[in-house]
Amino acid sequence: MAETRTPVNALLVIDMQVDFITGSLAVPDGPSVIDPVKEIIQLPFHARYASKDWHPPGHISFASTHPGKALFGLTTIHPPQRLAIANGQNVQWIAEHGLEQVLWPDHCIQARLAHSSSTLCKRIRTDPGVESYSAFQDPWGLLISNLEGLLREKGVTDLYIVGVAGDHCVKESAIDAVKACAWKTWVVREGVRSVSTEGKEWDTLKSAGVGIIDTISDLKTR
Ligand code: VGL
Ligand code: ZN
Repeated sequence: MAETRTPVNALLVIDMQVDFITGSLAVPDGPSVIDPVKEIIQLPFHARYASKDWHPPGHISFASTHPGKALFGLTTIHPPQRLAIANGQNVQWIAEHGLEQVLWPDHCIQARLAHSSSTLCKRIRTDPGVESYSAFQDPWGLLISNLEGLLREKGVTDLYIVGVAGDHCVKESAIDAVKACAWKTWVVREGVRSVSTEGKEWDTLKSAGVGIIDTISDLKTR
């Protein structure tokens, strides 16, 4: 007979920061996500975690770092050599692992952001040469955050994700939670806003094995 485990439910709040709500990279309808996220935080989770985008000035994802390139345009970026070599990769591997990067307005710059007193807040994406949308790791797997360790330490079995942006950091974090860490993972739609209003991320999430919960009422009945 299958063993029944008691679920350990954790909430992961992604990048609820001024720059994404009303600031330089504000998602459409940003302020409307604040109350739903606050309500979700109050629900009886066993543990709550938050990620924070936290870039140094001159970060590779800023259009301002690439003179002559268009804001919101694309450029190809490669894994930084120092990180790749430190991870046992070579120049060939670096050359073969270019990725398209959207060039964003300057956002979430360390020196300009107020420090949060929350002990659950983890600062990520601090390397000038790497934009990792996932709160777990960068797209090349060269920089791993402490989040997976925190969740494993707590014995989390089920992960619920809310925050911004739905089509970037929420999406990539949820996909990594399933693929890299094999948690049962849900995204709660009422607590998410995206940069693009097309909504393509929801199909991508479903195909990746992430559960979608539409409303807070649905979440409460679980
Ligand atoms: C994010 C774009 C650039 C996010 C972070 O938090 O979704 N999006 N940096
Ligand atoms: Zn960023």
